[in-house]
Amino acid sequence: METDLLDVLLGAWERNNRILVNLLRVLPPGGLEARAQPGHPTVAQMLTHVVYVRVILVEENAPEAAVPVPGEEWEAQSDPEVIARDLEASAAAVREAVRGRIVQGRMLDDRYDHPLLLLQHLIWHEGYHHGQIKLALQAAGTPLPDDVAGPLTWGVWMRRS
Ligand code: NI
Repeated sequence: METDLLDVLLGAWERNNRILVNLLRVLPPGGLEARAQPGHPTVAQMLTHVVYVRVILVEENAPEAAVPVPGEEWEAQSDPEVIARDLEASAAAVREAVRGRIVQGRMLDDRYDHPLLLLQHLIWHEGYHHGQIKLALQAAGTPLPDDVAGPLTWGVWMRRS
């Protein structure tokens, strides 16, 4: 069993990102354009929002780990490869921000009582949008079956490696 708690926590963050990338990879045709209701963001917009929130929080809280901030928060990006790349890059920036500050014993610059809370906040935020994405796919008439989504999402948390 892993005993270094920081490694476990950073590994949990990596799992959280992997789940979103997995979800992106199994979207049905047209899935990026799905929305839960008229006027709600599309799946693509929710994913670019997730990236934007990560990047802006790193910039405001640990600028030494910052990566370029996307121009638009709710961009209707139609290329899943761009979204996947941005998810990976922003996840790495968050990881470095949190790891760096914890190793140095430094608070983040703007928010949170402990650097770890940035990770916890983002995992909560992204789980929230994960549910909205599933709902949007359902509303669009292209739900992801549980036997497809389960191993790529819940299984990433629970399966032993
Ligand atoms: Ni949000």
